[in-house]
Amino acid sequence: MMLDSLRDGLQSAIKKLVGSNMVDENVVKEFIRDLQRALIQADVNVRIALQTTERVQKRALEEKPAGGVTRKDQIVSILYEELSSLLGKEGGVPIDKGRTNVFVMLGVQGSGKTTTTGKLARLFSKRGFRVGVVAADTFRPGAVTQLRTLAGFSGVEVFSDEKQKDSIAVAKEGKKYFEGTKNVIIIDTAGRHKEEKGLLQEMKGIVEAVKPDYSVLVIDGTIGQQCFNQALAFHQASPIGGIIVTKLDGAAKGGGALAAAAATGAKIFYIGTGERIDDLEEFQPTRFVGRLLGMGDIKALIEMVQQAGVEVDGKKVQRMMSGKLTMDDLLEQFEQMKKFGSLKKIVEHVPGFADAMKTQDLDKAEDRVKVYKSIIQSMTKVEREDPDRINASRVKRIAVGSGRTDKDVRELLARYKQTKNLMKASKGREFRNMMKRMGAQ
Ligand SMILES: Nc1nc2c(ncn2[C@@H]2O[C@H](COP(=O)(O)OP(=O)(O)OP(=O)(O)O)[C@@H](O)[C@H]2O)c(=O)[nH]1
Ligand SMILES: [Mg+2]
Repeated sequence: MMLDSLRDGLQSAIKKLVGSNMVDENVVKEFIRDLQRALIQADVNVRIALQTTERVQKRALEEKPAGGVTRKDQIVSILYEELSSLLGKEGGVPIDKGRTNVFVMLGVQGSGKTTTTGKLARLFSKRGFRVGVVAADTFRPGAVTQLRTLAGFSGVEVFSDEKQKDSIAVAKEGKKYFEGTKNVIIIDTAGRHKEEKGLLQEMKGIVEAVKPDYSVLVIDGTIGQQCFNQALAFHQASPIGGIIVTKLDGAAKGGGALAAAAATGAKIFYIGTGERIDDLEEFQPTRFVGRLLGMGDIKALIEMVQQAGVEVDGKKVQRMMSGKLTMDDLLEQFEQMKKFGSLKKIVEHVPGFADAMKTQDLDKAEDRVKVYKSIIQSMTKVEREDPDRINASRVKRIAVGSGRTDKDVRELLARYKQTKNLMKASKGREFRNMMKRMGAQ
């Protein structure tokens, strides 16, 4: 899966932070070291990794958490902000319908220029723009045919001039041919060259000749560390206006995308997520980072917790974790969770928790809280504190007293046992972390 390595590294750093007893300077510093390791292992440029983590460390040590936010949540959200800002603004390219928007696709051999030209042409024409593509790769045999096939998927017109061997001339002719009648012109260029210098020179020549609105660098997301230097070399030869990172569907570590963006200062417009014509996604930094951190949208979780104003007593949580769970605890838990509106919504934000509890159980819990409440109110104090004592005859008495059925009472007891076991089991760790994130330090 996409970005696995970076995600695992960041997640385990966060888990360690969240699981620590108290957040002091040493814990923060260790967290920073874990982050650096995770970023560097995922091919983020070393300098960028250090700069980013230093900023996280400085802010984590200096900034005071806002009311209701724990220090741990605050540090995670600082990380989230810093990683998002490294990636720049939301992706996508605004198309001005009042004129012709010219794109030149640049990048080394095999990075995905021609494929991405086809994908972009499709995307823009689906949005109702008139699109023309120019086959300015005069180097690679079959380049024109490849482009014609791809453009054919969306009925987009292709300009080519097989007799012309000068790619700069073809780019110019193509632009002239489409100018005025199309909203978008996409020029595909050659990536193959005898040497890199020649490639960069040709690219510079094309950019100077057609003066595109967008010089788009197409970069292969699987090449890792090299992304940074490659992007920098292109950017120095001719300023890059936007980036498309391809092949983020495979084993790509994803850190390369961060590196390319950092090297050029350019926005990532789109990411390629497969070989098919529709496998192009608008780049969304917050979602990208959310995926990296593996917690869905952490900000949303923090906000939800703040809004709900849930207060969790740490001592109580610990007692429950050790297996001493009372019916009142259970009831309290049901009610607090109800405050969030939807249990499922919380669960989606907490990795591991969704597996630990089945969603249908959660659904049922929401509907059943009222029933459970009336049953618990019919229990004696002893029964509430030690529900294991409730035998068949007590079940009958409680059912009659609460006006519910025996089956309801047994269901509650089963829920009780399930929760108790869940807390004791190793998966209880996830639950404990969640409780901690909710404010139980
Ligand atoms: N899995 C996957 N494969 C991709 C993606 N984008 C491109 N490819 C594949 O990468 C290979 C090279 O793509 P091209 O579009 O031909 O690359 P190019 O940059 O035009 O290459 P040259 O013309 O030789 O410079 C092809 O096999 C594509 O199918 C992507 O997002 N995901
Ligand atoms: Mg090509």
